[in-house]
Amino acid sequence: MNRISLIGAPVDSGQRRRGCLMGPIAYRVAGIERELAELGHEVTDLGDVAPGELPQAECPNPAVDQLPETLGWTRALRARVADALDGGTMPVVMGGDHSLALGSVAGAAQHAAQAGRPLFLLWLDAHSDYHTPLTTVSGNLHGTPVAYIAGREGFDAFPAFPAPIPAENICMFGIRSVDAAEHAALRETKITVNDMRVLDERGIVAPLREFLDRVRAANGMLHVSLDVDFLDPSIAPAVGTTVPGGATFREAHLVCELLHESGLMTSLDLVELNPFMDERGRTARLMVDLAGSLFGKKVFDLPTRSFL
Ligand code: 6HN
Ligand code: MN
Ligand code: MN
Ligand code: MN
Repeated sequence: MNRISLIGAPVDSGQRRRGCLMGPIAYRVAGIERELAELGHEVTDLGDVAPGELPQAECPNPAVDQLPETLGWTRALRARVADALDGGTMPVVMGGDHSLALGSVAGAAQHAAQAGRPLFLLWLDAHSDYHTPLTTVSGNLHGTPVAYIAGREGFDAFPAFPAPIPAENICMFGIRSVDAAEHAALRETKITVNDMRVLDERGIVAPLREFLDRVRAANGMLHVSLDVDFLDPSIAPAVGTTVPGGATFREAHLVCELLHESGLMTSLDLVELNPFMDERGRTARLMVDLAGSLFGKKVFDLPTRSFL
């Protein structure tokens, strides 16, 4: 049994296609609270976070969009996620675009540092989100959180990241769209990039087990950040940045089931759902379904897996 804190993060400032601010409501309408409660967890919906008063901020890169808003969210979400963890609950952040991870992972890192445990990051995404505010071409800050979390330079406008996560503790899955500047920078790191080619060749189980074994051996905390575009657009159309060739329904569930069985996850983001682009709520429902798998839902729980 987990004590789960649902945290609404209607963040829409990390990109320019409005709609992610409707995400938290869509998760609630799709029944996320009941889904998790029916699995035996104690679930509290803390409502939505607000960005607070927006700081003055500037960036030398003129492309950068909505920096003050994103800074406001970063500050507010860091505090809310750290509070949830300090109180002994597992934060589930319902986004909102992926810029919310600038704050949610900072909150997890702040807590982990105080608890004296290393933090690991599992990034489930089509994109590596490894730009800095200085290298982004689109100016959309949802493309930057992993760089901030890893302690890259270029985030002068942001509060210093508490205890940056070492590259060895960061693992990406599902990657299939990386900009040139991100690619060059990633090559210089030890971040594990399991792109779709790796998953095609090796499957998803072995690389995930390798990473989870490292988390377990280090008695680490584990933050999981699930971007809707990790999934193939044919099953998850409600996202502004679709890229063909994503994870299938079963691959995604298998990742979630293995994560649950590991018992290692300590915080979670659900990001980039844009309900305005959904088809009769199917993406919202799929994300809630995956959250169910992350928290122990099984279709079959029979003594034998053979039906013969
Ligand atoms: N995401 N690399 C592109 C950019 O605009 O910087 C796409 C970013 C996508 C962001 O996946 O959350
Ligand atoms: Mn992302
Ligand atoms: Mn993405
Ligand atoms: Mn987006």
